[in-house]
Amino acid sequence: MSREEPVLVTKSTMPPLQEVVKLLEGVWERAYLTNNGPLLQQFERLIAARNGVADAVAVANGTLAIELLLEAFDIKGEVITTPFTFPATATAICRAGAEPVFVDIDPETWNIDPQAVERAITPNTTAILGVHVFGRPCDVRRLERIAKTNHLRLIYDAAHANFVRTQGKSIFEWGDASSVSFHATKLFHTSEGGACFSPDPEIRAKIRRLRNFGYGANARLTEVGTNAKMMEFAAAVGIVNLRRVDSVIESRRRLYRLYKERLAGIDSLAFQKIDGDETNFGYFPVVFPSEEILLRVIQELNQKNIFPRRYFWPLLSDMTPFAEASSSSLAVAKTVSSRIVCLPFYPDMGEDVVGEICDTIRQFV
Ligand code: T4K
Repeated sequence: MSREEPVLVTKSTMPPLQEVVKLLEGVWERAYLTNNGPLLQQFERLIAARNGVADAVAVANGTLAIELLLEAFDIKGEVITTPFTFPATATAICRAGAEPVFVDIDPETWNIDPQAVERAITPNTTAILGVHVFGRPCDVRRLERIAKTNHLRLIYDAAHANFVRTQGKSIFEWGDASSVSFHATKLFHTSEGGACFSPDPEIRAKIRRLRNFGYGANARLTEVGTNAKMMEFAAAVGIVNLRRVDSVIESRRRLYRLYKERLAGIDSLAFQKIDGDETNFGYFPVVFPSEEILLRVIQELNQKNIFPRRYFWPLLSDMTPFAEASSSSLAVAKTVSSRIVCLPFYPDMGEDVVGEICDTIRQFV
């Protein structure tokens, strides 16, 4: 039997409208909508504090956040990265005037494989761009060692990893710098938005100039920047969403456990390897034993008006702009990408829907 409302892979958490309106009243009184406004500055303080870091530079979206990081470090040459990610990771490298070099992923974490990174280093390599895919931290210590030994920059696309901590530190404290996405589909959002993090205050100051056309002090351009500013509207949504983020994560944790319980005992399914509590419960990805079974499950769910999503497929290395970008084997990335799907996962999703999805999966595996 099909339901009237489709169940999509996610549904934005909507902040209470009255609380947003309250903040917007201030925007109306000030008639100040953007350009480093008071809500933007408040949001930056709050999101940094919630992640336990000194500072955050909020920007218009997570894609521009990666682009600004690469620009801030003047990254050119070859950048080693993963093909198992959203296009923004690799398009940012190209738009910086550098070249993405894809290497394989780890079969359990689905993050960039440090051994493959080491093998791909050439005299032209300048940086490693890791992605904490689905919020699962990369092997940050090994990547740090490799970057140090080879004098490479280590930058993270942490689009999915807001609030995650690993080995006693915020995920944003690893590497030279990190970006995050606050897109509407993320567990925490500002509608559109993102931020850059770096332990280096000079890099943070440079990104603040770059997001504002390249203006330094006294209305003088100091570098060639862009417009990547976050508006007051987005900051208002972020401030209000932040008030409830703990209960959002708690609801996600509950649903995550429910999925795991209901799918327990199906040995042919594989889940992402998570260490302890090093996750923000942002996604619920599952790897099926074959693409054929995956497609049959998706078809059956679609008939029930349920729409899981094949993140991340096709693999970036199989898409036209990146067809030349890898020389090494991407065997693990290829097999994971062809068999993975993210199941619908958001706080107000009914437990009955989780049950229906899991029962459907059981019929096929
Ligand atoms: N790096 C990585 C590793 C990323 O995954 C991303 C983005 C980025 C960088 C770049 O960050 P941003 O520049 O986007 O900040 C979505 C998101 O648009 C994208 O942010 C995200 N990753 C990617 C994994 O997923 P689509 O193409 O799946 O979006 P869409 O519009 O199909 O939405 C998916 C579902 O979400 C819909 O079926 C319903 C729901 N939804 C969507 C929107 C737009 C809502 O409930 N409310 C909404 O407003 O890319």
